[in-house]
Amino acid sequence: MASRVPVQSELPLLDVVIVGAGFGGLCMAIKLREAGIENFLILEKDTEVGGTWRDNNYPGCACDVQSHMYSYSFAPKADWSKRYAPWDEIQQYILDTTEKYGLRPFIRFRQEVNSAHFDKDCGEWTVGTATGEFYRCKHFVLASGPLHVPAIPNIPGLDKFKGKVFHSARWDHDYDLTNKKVVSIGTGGSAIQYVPEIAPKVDKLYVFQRTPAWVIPRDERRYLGIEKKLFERFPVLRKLHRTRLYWTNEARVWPVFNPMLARTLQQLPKAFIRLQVKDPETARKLTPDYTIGCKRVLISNKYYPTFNRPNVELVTEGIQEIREHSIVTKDGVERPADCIILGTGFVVDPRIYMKDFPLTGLPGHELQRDWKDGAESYLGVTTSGYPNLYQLVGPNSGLGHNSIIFMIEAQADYIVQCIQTLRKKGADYLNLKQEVQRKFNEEVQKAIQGTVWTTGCTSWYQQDDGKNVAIWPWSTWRYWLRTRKVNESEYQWVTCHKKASKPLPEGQKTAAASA
Ligand code: N01
Repeated sequence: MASRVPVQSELPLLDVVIVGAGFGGLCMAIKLREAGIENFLILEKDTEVGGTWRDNNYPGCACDVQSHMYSYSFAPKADWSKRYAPWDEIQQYILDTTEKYGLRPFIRFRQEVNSAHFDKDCGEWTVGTATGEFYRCKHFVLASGPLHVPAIPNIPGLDKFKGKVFHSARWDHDYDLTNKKVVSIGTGGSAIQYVPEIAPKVDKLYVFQRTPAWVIPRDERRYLGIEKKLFERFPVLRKLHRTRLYWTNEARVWPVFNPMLARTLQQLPKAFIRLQVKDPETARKLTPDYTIGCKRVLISNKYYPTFNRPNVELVTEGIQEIREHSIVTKDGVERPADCIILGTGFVVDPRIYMKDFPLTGLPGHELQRDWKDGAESYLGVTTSGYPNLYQLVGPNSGLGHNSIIFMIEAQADYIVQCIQTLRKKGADYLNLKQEVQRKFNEEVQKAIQGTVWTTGCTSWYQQDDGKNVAIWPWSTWRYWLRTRKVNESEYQWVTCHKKASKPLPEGQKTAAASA
């Protein structure tokens, strides 16, 4: 049944609506509360917090950034089990942080946002959800995450397959892989983590590789009990450890700007492959022919040795078709299959930053149309033509070399500043100047020229036309410096002539209280 779009003034006015209760949305909520802004809601499409770490729970799933860095600076955890924590420990950290900061009353679950429209007359957003509900707010924050919608490959016959099919981000834990013939498609960050875990269980594992990944060794060390105790007892030691990890990761940005250096360094992972893979032909096929760093560099000590197992075959011929019980490659070879696992990544067209719903800003601005040739914003946060709209991990604020949580914190601080500055000025909305956005994007694209990302490969960093709309092309401390203080001259600060007709109703003082 079509829901009635309520007259805006019938709805209680929230200060902020956040989309998504993952690392980004929760960080935003914590920063708002710290700033004394309590009249907000998080709309979450699922039934639990966690985002990526709720969805990705395949065997072997773990973070490839060190846990002491891949956690909020303001919510330290002294007892991370390992350098790189598994997904369930990260998800538990997210659950614990949600409780610690009292965020649950602010979250509305099963609320998938499906529309958002800005009204310039009152400077307010109306946000609709799939259940037919509407929310009205001054500020609207998209924290919905870029790698989010599973990409299902368009392989002829996939829909005719009679066995089990699932995507790595929708792992079916009820399906027992024991003694099954399994086809795994894709060799990105997800596949290289689950392939070594399932290989000992299955009867046969065919790993379908289109492009090999550069995989470097992983520090598998667990933290000793004494280390955890020291981190707990002397927070300065934990901070020093985190600082060291930060700068070690930052150092990895240098080869990005110097492809020659990257090519020299890649002799090490080349040797790593030769050392770990017994069959020279398989080792050759696993060795990428593009410069390291062009695609995301992966870490694993288990991936390459998996190909020494007699029940594992690396398949590099292209896929021709899938039949009811098998998969056929372009050389005509047919391999039987009980199960197909799609490690094929996520949808990365403009939807990487903008989900499939209409979002309109000032007259003439419709985000899906404005971004049809590639998403552009300022610092990955604000977008000209879309007042009081903010993003976390928006265009060109992704990372390949350090923790995205660092960026998220800087972005959330910046957004709080925008809201506070607007209040201070007594204005209703801020709109990024088009010129600022244009200059920033020129600067970003210029910085990307000559980097390792332009040396010839395809990845979710680049669009089909080669434009990189994903990555922040400098050190992260430069991002922190640029977002530390809002430059007021970069925005128009607008006061509406026609104010909202109805004030916040009694008893609706905070979003949490209105639950
Ligand atoms: O996805 P991907 P992912 N036929 O896009 C192949 C993050 N992550 O889920 O390279 C055959 O990297 C595709 O081949 P090609 C991380 O940022 C983080 O593994 O396009 N193959 C590729 O091999 C990562 O970058 C952690 O030629 C097809 C693979 O599928 C991102 O998530 C852990 C195909 C997709 O790889 C995504 O990783 C895991 C087809 N039709 C992931 N279509 C952390 O620890 C696609 N492929 C933080």
